[in-house]
Amino acid sequence: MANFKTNDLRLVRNGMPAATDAATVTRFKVMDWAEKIRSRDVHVVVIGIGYVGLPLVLEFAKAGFRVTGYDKDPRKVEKLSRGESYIEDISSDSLRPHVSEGRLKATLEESVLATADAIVVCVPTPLNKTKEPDMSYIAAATDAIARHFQPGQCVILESTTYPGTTKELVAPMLERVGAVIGETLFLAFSPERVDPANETYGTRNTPKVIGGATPKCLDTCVALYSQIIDTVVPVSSTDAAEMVKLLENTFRAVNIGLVNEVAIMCHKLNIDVWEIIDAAATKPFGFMKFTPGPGLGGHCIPVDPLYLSWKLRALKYTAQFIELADDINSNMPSYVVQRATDALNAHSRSVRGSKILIVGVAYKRDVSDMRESPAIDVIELLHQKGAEIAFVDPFVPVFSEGTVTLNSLTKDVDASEFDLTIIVTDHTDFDYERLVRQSKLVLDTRNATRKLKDIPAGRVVKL
Ligand code: SAJ
Repeated sequence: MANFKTNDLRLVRNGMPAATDAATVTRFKVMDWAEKIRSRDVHVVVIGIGYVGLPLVLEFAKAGFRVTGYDKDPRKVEKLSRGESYIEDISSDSLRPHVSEGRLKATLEESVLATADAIVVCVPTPLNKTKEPDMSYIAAATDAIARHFQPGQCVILESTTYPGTTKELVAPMLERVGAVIGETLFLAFSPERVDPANETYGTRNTPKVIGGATPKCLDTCVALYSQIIDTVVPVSSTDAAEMVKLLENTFRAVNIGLVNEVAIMCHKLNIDVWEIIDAAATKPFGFMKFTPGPGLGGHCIPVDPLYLSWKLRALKYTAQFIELADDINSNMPSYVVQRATDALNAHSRSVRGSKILIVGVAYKRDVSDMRESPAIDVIELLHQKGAEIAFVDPFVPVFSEGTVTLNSLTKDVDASEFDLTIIVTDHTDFDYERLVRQSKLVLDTRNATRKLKDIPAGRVVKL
């Protein structure tokens, strides 16, 4: 009979983490989570230390827990091990004390999962080339957890995903190694709500929704998260928690799609859409301001709603608003290029052979992230039409997408050398007055020039 010994509830069979079964585990009292949380005798392992995982690692460390960031990216692990941040919203000074005290670590070794009391999964959930969910990261993380499963562990999935993921994909993979949900495994879903560059809301003061696989799972995970987040919002199930996040981001994508279509309609009506939106926004109730733009960037808003529509398609239902918004938002780069073509035509110039300056290529203002940025399609389309393109973006030194690789010009670029300037991303710290004064013609897709006075007639064309 193999000998079992417990080392703080870590079942070990002949030196290896045991694949347990319910009968075996009943001989070992599942840890008293409330007591362990109170005494901070909890080792938290965060899988994925990117823009979501790293702030969580820091908050658990600040709350006095032992925490290890586990990632496959040697650069992140090396930097975090040295107490160096690689995320704009997290300072190295905030990390360093916890690293030097030895409570905050980082590792490339999957075996760390066998020493975890709580595991938080913060891995990417992108779309594949056919715009369907790529679940490979969640599956790989869950597989690793299963291989090192220990009775009593708490597993919380944070990656945005379709309703049913925790119940249909994660839970079975852990039950296959003997986990008993609600008894030896406390499983929950808690959507990440990290808003890059948001100086008001961070991890601690952004309310956190949590749905548990069972009531005991919910209680355990709420108890843990309550140590690092001011407001925890329990919901009835993991499906509900998964759906909350998708509603949040579908709400944004659909409303951005609406306002983009309003911009197209206003142009056909020869009405200034920006004036209309500003005036509508004076309504103190029943209206929420969104603004048109060159398209939908980032790795949340363009992606998350399509996880929901994909799930509903599997249930033979078409999520019409999601698909319509995706059509409109995905078409905005082409619309911008059409407007640029019209603007040049009005000055008897073709796109082919024109020198075009793109101002701002990041997916939104004041960030350096290029993921899904509409600038990628705008530049690609203009390149295909034969334009000679340059760009300036203080946050993005190099643009390299598809067939185009460009280095950013400096902020004091002389726009008079170009036939057309297109403002694609409206970074705050930019001299738009000088840009407009020097440009022959400006297409402003973000109303970045709204505060300028005495603009020469016809100089600026707005979306
Ligand atoms: N955009 C518009 N018009 C708008 C708002 C946004 O065209 O009125 C564009 C942006 O330029 C960008 C894209 O949509 O290309 C997404 O912008 P976003 O403001 O939604 O920013 P994200 O992608 O950083 O979204 C995150 C999300 N946070 C999480 O998923 C945890 C989102 O839920 C937040 O609401 C959003 O930040 C935020 O409020 O800034």
